[in-house]
Amino acid sequence: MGLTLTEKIIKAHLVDGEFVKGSEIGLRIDQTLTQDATGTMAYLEFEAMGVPRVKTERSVAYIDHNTLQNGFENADDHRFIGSVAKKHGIYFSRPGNGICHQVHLERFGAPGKTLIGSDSHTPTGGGIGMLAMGAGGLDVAVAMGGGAYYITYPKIVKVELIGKLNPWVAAKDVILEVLRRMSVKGGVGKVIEYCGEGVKSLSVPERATITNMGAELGATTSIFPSDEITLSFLKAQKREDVYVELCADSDAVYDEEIVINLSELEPLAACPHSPDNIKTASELSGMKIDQVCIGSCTNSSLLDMLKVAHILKGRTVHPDVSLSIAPGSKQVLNMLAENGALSILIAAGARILESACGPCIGMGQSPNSNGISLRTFNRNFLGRSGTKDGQVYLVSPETAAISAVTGVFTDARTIGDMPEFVLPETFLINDNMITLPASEEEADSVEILRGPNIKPFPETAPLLETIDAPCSLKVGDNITTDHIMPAGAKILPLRSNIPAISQHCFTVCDEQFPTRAKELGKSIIVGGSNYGQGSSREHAALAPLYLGVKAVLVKSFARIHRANLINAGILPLTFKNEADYDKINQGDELCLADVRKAVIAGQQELNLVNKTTGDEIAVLCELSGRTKDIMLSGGLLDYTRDQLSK
Ligand code: MIC
Ligand code: SF4
Repeated sequence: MGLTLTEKIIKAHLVDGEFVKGSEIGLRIDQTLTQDATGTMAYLEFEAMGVPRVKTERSVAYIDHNTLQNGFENADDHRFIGSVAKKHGIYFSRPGNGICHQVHLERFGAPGKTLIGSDSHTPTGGGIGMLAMGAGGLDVAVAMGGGAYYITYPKIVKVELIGKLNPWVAAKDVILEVLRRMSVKGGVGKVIEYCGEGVKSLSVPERATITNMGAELGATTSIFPSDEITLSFLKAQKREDVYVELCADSDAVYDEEIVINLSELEPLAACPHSPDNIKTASELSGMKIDQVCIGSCTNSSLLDMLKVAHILKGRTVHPDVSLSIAPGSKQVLNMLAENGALSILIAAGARILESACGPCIGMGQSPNSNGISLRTFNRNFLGRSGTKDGQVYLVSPETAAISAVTGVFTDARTIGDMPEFVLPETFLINDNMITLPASEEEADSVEILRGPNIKPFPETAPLLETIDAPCSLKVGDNITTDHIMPAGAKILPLRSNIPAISQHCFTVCDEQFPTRAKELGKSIIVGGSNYGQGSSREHAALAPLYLGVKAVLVKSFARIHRANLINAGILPLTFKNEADYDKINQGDELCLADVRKAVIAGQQELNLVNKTTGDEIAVLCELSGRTKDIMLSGGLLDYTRDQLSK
């Protein structure tokens, strides 16, 4: 029986576990990346492990999220990360060099390699045939120290692309179509593998748009084959030496199959407030808009920007619309400046932003009250833009650019003839904003520069004998990490200060939660399905840890968040019968008697008593040998320290 592309890469990197679907496997990690909003914690954790130099083939620290320096905090974090990188053998991409995923694709990614990043959009690397996965900072720290990365052996979904995109229909519309079909939880536990004739008509940046936003399916990752198109992209980046041809065997067996005819697609949009709330652009056409933002790790490549420039050429942004554009990397921005496209964008009235995440993470450009904002980004969760009642629609750069000019939602197919957009034979290569680490001899003398806002990792404790605690919060389905630990310009500077950031935990749902949880001392959170979808931010586990949350009981979890809870020593539980969700109310006194003994015994089903109502509820505690030990130790940091001392 032949292998899928994913299985080939897994097989070449398997260091622990069996080649069996659904079981936990450990993978050797070739490359890691971090960004600054998750990076400070990741490097504090790495330091705590006491490993002098990273053991990966390449580890890169990017500064791209917290670039608004409204106070000393972010600048201090940048300086801290820069100094850790220098000391411990990590490449450092300085602020201004671009968004981690865009730069990594351009300058470091390599087909067939494994990559984990402390950012959920790390699967962007799947655009060049990497097995690239988002992970919590602690998992990235462990991988930098040479440890394996653990995932559940995924189901593989074959997405066969046939046909060819029509003019002004974009790669973004392909992933929006996949989201329409599979939903934001349809990818949990799966890898989405693209193949078929249609793949040959998609360039690397287009493939990367698709794998990037595969994160919104909840998928472990998404991947394209590595072929002659990958080779020409790598050649243009002067990195053809890393090329290897890779694809699935013709007799590979998949768990699910989907066929998408590219020729039948039309421009789509994800409507507020979920990436799978899809409508066609023609259905929305004519709706008045207030803002357009072009950029983010999904759509900020040179190709995207050239299309936008073509559409804006000789036109002016509509008087009622604010248009911002953030090219994804210094390479993209520099090339736009050299080929004149930047001048077209400026002339049209675009507000040019630095090459960073910017509005995507609420770092500026929040829309007006109730404002309708068209964004080329990947997430439109409630409040993420920084305006609570902002209405964010996720679209392609083509739809965004034409709508910015007309002032209303516009179907990009009305633009007229489309020229052929081709990638340059050579990109402008200038890595002067990537600082190399110190040599091993010099590393000892590198001083780590810490600011006063950088506080240590919160205290953890081994799993309790009995968890006897009230339900401090009950929430519904599809709770995102943006609900649990909101981001935005005001809160992000506290990412290195867990006590301070915890004061914002869950405030989107309930302003009183942090005070209540802290007063209760210990508590349990109850939630619905797909709990913790979205980002990889481990702060969504570390803040609850700090506030005394001992267990989270839900209908189902998103992959990375569940792992982050275990890493933080918080027990993840699911209802055996989803209907039992109704048997718990906020404030009820709950008890899991002898839970530690049960976990040690490997018991998967536990009895939770609702002492307020007298109900007995069966809950599942599905831990493998390794995750069981992590829970018993009080989290991954304690577990790794124990392992290292052995
Ligand atoms: C996001 O897009 O939500 C982020 C901000 O990039 C996060 C990481 C973070 O919260 O720092 C992600 O995607 O993992
Ligand atoms: Fe940055 Fe947005 Fe991409 Fe997250 S999704 S990495 S915030 S650009």
